[in-house]
Amino acid sequence: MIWDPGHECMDREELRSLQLERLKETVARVYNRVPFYRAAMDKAGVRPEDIRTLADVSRLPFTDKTALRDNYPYGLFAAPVKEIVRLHASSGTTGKPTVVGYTRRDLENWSELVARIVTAAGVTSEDVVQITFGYGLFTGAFGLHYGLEKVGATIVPASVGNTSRQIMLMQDFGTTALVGTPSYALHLADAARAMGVDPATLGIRTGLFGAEAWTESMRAELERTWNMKATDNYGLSEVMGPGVAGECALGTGLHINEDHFLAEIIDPETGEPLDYGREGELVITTLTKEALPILRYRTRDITVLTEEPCPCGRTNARMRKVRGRTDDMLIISGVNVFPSQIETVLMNINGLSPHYQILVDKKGYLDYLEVQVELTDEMFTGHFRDLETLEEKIRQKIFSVLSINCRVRLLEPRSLARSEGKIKRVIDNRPK
Ligand code: DLL
Repeated sequence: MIWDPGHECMDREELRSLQLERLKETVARVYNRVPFYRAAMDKAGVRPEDIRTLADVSRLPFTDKTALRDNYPYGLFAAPVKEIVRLHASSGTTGKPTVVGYTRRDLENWSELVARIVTAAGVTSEDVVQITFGYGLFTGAFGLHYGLEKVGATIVPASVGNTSRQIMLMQDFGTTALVGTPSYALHLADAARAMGVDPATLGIRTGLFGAEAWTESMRAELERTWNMKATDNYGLSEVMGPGVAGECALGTGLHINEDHFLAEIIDPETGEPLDYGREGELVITTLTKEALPILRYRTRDITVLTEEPCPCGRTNARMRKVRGRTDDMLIISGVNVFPSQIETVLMNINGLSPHYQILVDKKGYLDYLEVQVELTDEMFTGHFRDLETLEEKIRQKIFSVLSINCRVRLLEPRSLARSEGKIKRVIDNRPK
C-alpha cells in the first residue's frame, strides 16, 4: 500500500517544480529570519533571488553540526518560541546537545512522512507495534510513534531497556512489528533465548530498523533470528528525525520523501556535487520546515542516489543503504575501512555471533587493529585447535577483502557490553 500516492508517485517534472518553489520559500525564510544564514549567504555572495533552478542549490553554503552547536539552543530557529510546540535534541558525545524545534505544522508533516515510511515497510492498522527507542529528547520514539498512530497501528510504547519485560510484552500483547535499532533487536533476541523463548516463534512479522548503520548481512541475521522481514528507515534530527527515507517491500533502496527534502550527493573531500549513481556524502536541504529549516546539511552519511523508477510505483529517488559515516571511517595504515565492511566479513563466517567490536590503537608508529567477536554457543564448546583455525580464517578473510592486517580475538558468548541505543562498535584509542 502507498500512504500518499499523490506525493509519493508524483510525476518527476511536477516534483521538481514543487521542490523549486519550496526551495525558494525556504531560502527566503532563512535569509530573512536567521542571522546566521543571512551572514553565510552574504559571504557566499548569493541572495534568495539567485535561486532560479534546482541546480542553483549548489550556490548555497553548507551547514554542519558546528553551526547548530555554535547557535545553541535556538539561534537557528526561523520561528518564534511561541510557535514552537516541541523540542528534541541529539545527545552528541561531547559538550552541548544539538537542539531541534518543530512548529505545529512541522509536527503534522513529520507524522505524515513517518506514516508514508511505515506503510512502505508493510505496517497497517492491523499491526501491534512495539517501539523500543527511548522516549525522550531522541527523535526516534516520538517520531515513529505519531506516524504509526496516524496509520492506526496499535502502539506499545515500551521505550528502551528492561529486556525481559519487552519479551513478555511481545508475548502478551501479540506484537507483530518491532521498532528500534538493529543492535537492540539482536540484544532482545538474546534476552528471549535466555528466557527459553525462540524469538522466531514470537510472531513478529516486520522489523522497522534505523538510527544506526547496519549491513545486508546483519539484515539476513535479523530476519532469520526473528523470522521477520527487516526493513531499513533513515533520518536525522537536524533535518527532522525518522521519516526522511525508508524502504518499500522490494528493499531496493530507501525512498526519500523528496517533496520535503532536497537530497544531493557531494564529494566529502572537495564538497563538489556528484551525479546520481556516484557514492558520496548525503547533503539535505529541508523544503517545508518552519521552525528549523536547514540549508545543505552535511549529514556525513555515505550513500548513493538513484532516480530509476521502482517497481513499487513510487517515483521518488532512493538512497542506497548507508555504508557508514565519514567520521566513522577508519584509516588504518593508510587504508580506508568502514566498520560495515568488517561486519560483512564477520557475518559471513559460520560460528560467529553478530556481536563484535573493533579496537584501534597505535603500536609505536603503526596503526593496530583488533577485531573482537563473540562465538556462538555451539562454537564455544568446540576445540581450542578449531578456535585457532577460525581466528586465522577471519584474519585472512579481512586481509583479502580489506588489505589490512589485524588481530582477531574470539570471545565467549555474551561477553561484550550490549547496547540499548545506538551501538558503538569502534573504540579508537589512537592519540588524536
Ligand atoms: O537517528 C533519527 C532516526 C531515529 C532515524 C529512528 C531512524 C530511526 P540522530 O540521532 O540525529 O537521528 O542520528 C542521525 O544516525 O546521520 C546516520 O549516521 C545514523 N542513521 C540514522 N538512520 C540510519 C540508517 C536519528 N537507517 C544519524 N542507516 C544519521 C544508517 C542511520 N545510519
